Amino acid sequence: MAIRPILIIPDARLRAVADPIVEVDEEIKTLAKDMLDTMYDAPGIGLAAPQIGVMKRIVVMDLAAEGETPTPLVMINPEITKFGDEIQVTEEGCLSIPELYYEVERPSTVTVKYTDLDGKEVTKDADGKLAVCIQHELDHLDGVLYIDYLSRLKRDRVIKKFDKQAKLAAR
Ligand code: GNR
Ligand code: NI
Repeated sequence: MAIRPILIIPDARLRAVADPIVEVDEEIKTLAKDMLDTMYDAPGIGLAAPQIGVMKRIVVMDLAAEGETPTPLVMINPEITKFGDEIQVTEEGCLSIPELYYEVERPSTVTVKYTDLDGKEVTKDADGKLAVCIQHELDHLDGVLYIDYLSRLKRDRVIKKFDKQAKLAAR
C-alpha cells in the first residue's frame, strides 16, 4: 500500500505529454497498485500517472459507488478510437484542481482501446459517467485539463487562484 502525493496546478508535469509504456512489467504493476491506493485514498473515481508525477501512459478508474464492491480498471497506453455524435453535459472535478467543480460538454459515448495488466489488448465501449471519466483521464496523458474546455474567463480565474496559492506556498 503506497499512497503518493497528488500534484496540483500549476505543476508543469500536469501540462506535459506522457510517454508510452513499452512493457507491462513488475514496475508497472506496482505503479498501477499505488495509483489505485492513491485514488481510493483521495477519494476519486480516476487517476492518471502524471498526477503523481510519473510521465507514463497509464490511468486507473473505479466508478463503483461507495459501499459497493470495488471495480478497479487499469488502462495502459489507452486510445479513444471512436467518439459518439451525442454530447452530454456533466459536472467535473479534478484531484489536481481541488475543491472546484464545473459543467463540461463531452461526447456521451466513446470506444477505448488499451492494454490491461496482463498485457492483453482490450476494446471497450463506454457511456455515461465512465465515458466522461475515460476522456478526463486520457486528457491528463496529453497535458490537457478539464478547465481547458471552460470559457476563457472561468479558466483564467481558476488558473489565477492556483497560481496565487502556489506563490504563497513558496514564500
Ligand atoms: O475524482 C474525480 N471525479 C470526477 C468527476 C467528474 C468527472 C471526472 C472526474 S475524475 C476525478 C479524479 C481526477 O482528477 N482524475 O484525473
Ligand atoms: Ni483529473
